[in-house]
Amino acid sequence: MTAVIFAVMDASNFTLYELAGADREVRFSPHAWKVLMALAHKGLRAERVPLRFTDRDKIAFSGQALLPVLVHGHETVSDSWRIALYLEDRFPTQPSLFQGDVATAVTRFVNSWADTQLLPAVARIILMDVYHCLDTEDKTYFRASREKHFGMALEQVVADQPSRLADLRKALQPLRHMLKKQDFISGSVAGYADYCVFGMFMWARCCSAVELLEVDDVVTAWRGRLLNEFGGLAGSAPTRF
Ligand SMILES: N[C@@H](CCC(=O)N[C@@H](CS)C(=O)NCC(=O)O)C(=O)O
Repeated sequence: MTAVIFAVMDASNFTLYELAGADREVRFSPHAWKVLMALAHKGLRAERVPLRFTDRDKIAFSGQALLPVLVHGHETVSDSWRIALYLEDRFPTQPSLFQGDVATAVTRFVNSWADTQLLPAVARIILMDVYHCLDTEDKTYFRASREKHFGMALEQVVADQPSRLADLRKALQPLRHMLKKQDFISGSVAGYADYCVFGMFMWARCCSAVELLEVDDVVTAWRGRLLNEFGGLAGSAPTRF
């Protein structure tokens, strides 16, 4: 009971700066979703401030240029991984995101897998949808920066959607294999490892009408469990469609 009261009181001290679309209610950043799930896991809530890619001046105080940024009282933390570690460190009596040092180290691998393998695989499917989510100024920035990154037009990146979907579903095989034995990556209860991967699915869900998974995939069932966590925090989040 004490922990719950503490969490609710403390929530007023958190501000999360996160990416938003032209519709400010659509908060699609995969990294922000990792943080939103981590905050909820800890029983915390943040005031959520929607920003655009081109609003970089508004997070200059954080000393870097990427979202999300979490401000807690006088502390400013950027990078979703560092934010998760910060929450775990500052709120040790709330439910653990990692369940120990070994799990933290293994979760670092899961986060790296999500960021370096899943994020680009999802991007190759939904990049144009992300583009269409943005307002005019952000569209110009996004097209220029992503076309430079991929070395081709956005339209070309997503040109062969059936192949790109097949690539993603193949990349998910390790996750699929393990979810046949346990409900969550973290075991019987969801943890930060789950949120690292789930953030990629929330990115697609918020921006795109493309269904990344097949209905009977165990990954679909896992995603459904996470959509329902914390009173449906993710499942009820505004989407573009
Ligand atoms: N490693 C960082 C990555 C953050 C990141 O890439 N954020 C994107 C939005 S999802 C961003 O701010 N991009 C700015 C840009 O592309 O200019 C994290 O986990 O928070």
